[in-house]
Parts: sequence; C-alpha cells; structure tokens
Amino acid sequence: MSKPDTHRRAPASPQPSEAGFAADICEYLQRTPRQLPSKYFYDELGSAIFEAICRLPWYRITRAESALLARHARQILAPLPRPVTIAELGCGSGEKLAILLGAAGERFPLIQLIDISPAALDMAQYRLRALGLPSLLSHRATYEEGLDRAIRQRPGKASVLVLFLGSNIGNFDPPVARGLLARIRGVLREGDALLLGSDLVKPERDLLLAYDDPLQVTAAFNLNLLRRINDELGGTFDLGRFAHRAVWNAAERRVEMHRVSRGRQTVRIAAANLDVAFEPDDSIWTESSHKYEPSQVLDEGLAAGFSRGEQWIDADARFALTRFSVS
Ligand code: AVI
Repeated sequence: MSKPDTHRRAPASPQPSEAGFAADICEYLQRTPRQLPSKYFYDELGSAIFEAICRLPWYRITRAESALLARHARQILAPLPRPVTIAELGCGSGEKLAILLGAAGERFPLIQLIDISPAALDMAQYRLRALGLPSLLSHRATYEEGLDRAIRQRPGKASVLVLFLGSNIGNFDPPVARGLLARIRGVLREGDALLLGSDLVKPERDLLLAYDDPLQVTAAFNLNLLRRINDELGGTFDLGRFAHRAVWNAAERRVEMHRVSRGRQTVRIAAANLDVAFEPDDSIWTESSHKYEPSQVLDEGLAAGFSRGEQWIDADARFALTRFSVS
C-alpha cells in the first residue's frame, strides 16, 4: 500500500462515456413510465444548481445535517479507535466534512473524497485545503468503486469512518439502498463505522416546498438534465415545454419528480438514434427522494450487518444522522 501524498488526486476511474450516457438515456426513456437516471444531474452546472438548492429556505437537509455534525462531532467520533481516517461518499462541495473536521478538534491522518463529479471534487479540495489537512486524497468514481479504492488506501492500523451524508441514500430505491449499505458494511472491519444522513418523513406540504420551491431552483436542476441531453447528445428538447412536477407518494414514502410535457411534441436524441413522442401531460420521471422513519434507518443498518446504530435527530427539520458500528 502506498502512502498517499498530501492533496493527491487519485487516477480518474473510467467515466461514463458519451456512449454510456446515450445508451442509458435511450434505455430509460423507453421504459414505462418514461424515466431519466438522476445520476446524470451532476455536471458542472447541475452541481452548482444543487449547491443553490442546499441554500434554499425550503430545503432544510443541508442546514439540519450541518448543525447536527457541528453539535455532535466529538460524540460521533468517540468510539472509533485512533487514529481515525475518514472517507466521504459523494462529498459534494466538502462543506459538511469541513464542519465535522472543524468541530472534532483533532487531526486525522488521511481524508478521502469520493465523488462522480469533477466539479464537486474541485470545490471540496479547495475548501478542505484551506483547513491545512495533513493528507487529502480524491477519487473521481462511483460510490462502489470509490469505496474500494479508499479502503485499499487505508493506513494499516487506522480505523475508517465512512460518511454517506446529505440523504444521498434517499435517491436509491430501497432494494438498491439496502445493497449499498451491505456493500459498505462488507468492506469495513471491527472498529470502523458508517455515518449515514437520512431525511425523515415529514408533512407533505414541507416536502412539496422542498422539491418544488417557489424560486424554481429545483425545477431548473431537473431541467438542466434535458439541457445536458441537448448539448451532449444532440437532443431537441424544447426546455420551455416541459414543466416541473413534484408528487409525494405516501405509500412508497418518496417524493417523485417529473417533467411534464406542455402539449404534443416529439423530441429527437441524435446520439441515441431515438425519437420520443409526447402527448399533453405525458411525463418523464427524473428523480425519487425516499424519506425514512428513524427506526427504519436503524433496521436497515442492522439488516446490512452493522452491529449497532446510534442516532442524532433534528426533530424540527426531521433529519437523522445515524452512526453504525462494526464489532
Ligand atoms: C442529492 N439528493 C439527496 C437530493 C435530494 O434531496 O433528494 C437531490 C435533490 N433533488 C432535488 N432537490 C434535491
């Protein structure tokens, strides 16, 4: 195992190519109902719009989680054998990691950042460098691949705290989320832990304001994927002719986001050699955001093989941080 240099960027993993993007778009748009994979939201503009969402008064996840991290950092880290290294899946701008590190009041021999978005990794590196961390390693990779790489880099005696924050788990369907938790558990060893951020079920009104905000930033976030398809795959989406719709599906405990066709229209996507016809009100399902009950989060972690879960909850914003231990 090589000792990581300070602020090193790990070699880029194979990125979804234009062909992979085109193939995914083609496959998802032909599903019933029509869909688009939300992992493609996060190009440079999409990542910047997401940062704006995190600052919206109606989207409370980021602020609630940051406050919990600032308040409970020492308790969260207390049971981990020293030295502790940290690996964050989907680090985004690195803001929450910086809060945790600042509030922990100790030094960590290695911090690893994992994100599919180069723009996000750049933001996170810039922010964390300013903290003067001893060693920072970034992996441009999917969660699974980044996790494997991070575990390969763990210094022999150190424990690992994996951060999976921001309710990113909520963007996966429950069986996939379960598989991911089990995957994380599978690479950890005794003394390691996972810190999971999950948004909780809350009144429908609050959820709809969070995912269909009055400033239409979330609408722009979704619409940007159609813009991206136009720019990168030769698509002909008329952006003004697809409205944003957010729906709370109480039975499935998820907010669903859709783009709804304003009228009859046909869209061509040249790189996918695909024509898609829309009738008025036909929609494309672009994203789901699953919400949990606190006990359900604990059950999922234990079912994935973790030995114990401890929770810190913001009862007002309805958000939970759960530390799952391995013993
Ligand atoms: C990244 N993820 C947790 C966000 C969420 O809340 O599901 C993505 C998002 N989509 C619209 N607003 C925020």
